[in-house]
Amino acid sequence: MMLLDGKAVLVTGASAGIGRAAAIGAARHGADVAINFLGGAEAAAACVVEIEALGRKAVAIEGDVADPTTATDFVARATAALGRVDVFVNNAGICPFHAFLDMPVETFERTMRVNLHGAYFMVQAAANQMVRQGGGGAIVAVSSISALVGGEYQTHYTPTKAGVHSLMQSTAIALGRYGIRCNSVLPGTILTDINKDDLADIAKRKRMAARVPLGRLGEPDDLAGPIIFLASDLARYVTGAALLVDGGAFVNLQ
Ligand code: NAD
Ligand code: RM4
Repeated sequence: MMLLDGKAVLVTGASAGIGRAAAIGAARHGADVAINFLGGAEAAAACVVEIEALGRKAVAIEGDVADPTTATDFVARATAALGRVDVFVNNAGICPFHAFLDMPVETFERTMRVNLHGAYFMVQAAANQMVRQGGGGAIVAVSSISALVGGEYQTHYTPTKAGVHSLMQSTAIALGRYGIRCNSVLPGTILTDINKDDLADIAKRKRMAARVPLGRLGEPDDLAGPIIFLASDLARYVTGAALLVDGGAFVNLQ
């Protein structure tokens, strides 16, 4: 069953990890895809090649989501390439693990600007295009289990993920009258570049895996299905919702 047949899907931070899995997963479900990326032009080009091999259109557009002008530029160029925007996936994010008491101001501010400000302006630009073209749309934000729980070395990061989750709740209300649905996915620990160094600590990695009832840490493809479901008409009456995709880690208290 093709859940996004003929849809135009935009994904930020999609040259690697969860964004890449979502972009390729959307193409497998019949979508044309525009990806935003920052650095790693080769990886972005490889993602485009993989999508084109599935018989779909793909375009990669470089830009730093921390800069608000990237949002309008990405949406305008993606719309020019694909004709419209049906689905927007806000995925780009960083988590430079650091202790709280000596958190550098620049690290705090960069994390806020990429993860939260970036999401705000990207979602706003995508929503404006959806409103202009008419016919509704779907927005899915990659928040985190960290929207609900803390992390000792993530005091700058967890508030951004709670913020993204909250943004989807408020935009669900602001955009409902236009038929635009807004939801978030809350991944648990997924093995990607974002936590490669943190999980190089084998004891920590084992501890994290041990609290997952499904018995393993996640992989990027574990997110593709939930993101595509929320983006698709199967979820036509779902808005303002958050879907944990964590193998059960959140509910595993004792
Ligand atoms: P990743 O590092 O593989 O992917 C992040 C992507 O965002 C990269 O492609 C990176 O180039 C891009 N990016 C970073 N800063 C950017 C910027 N300023 N402008 C444009 N692109 C930028 O890691 P990932 O795990 O795939 O992360 C994707 C999202 O998933 C993030 O928002 C992260 O917070 C979220 N998340 C990840 C996990 C996890 O355990 N991996 C868990 C919960 C949520
Ligand atoms: C997630 C969660 C994961 C961590 C990533 C970076 O939100 O906290 O455990 O590895 O962020």
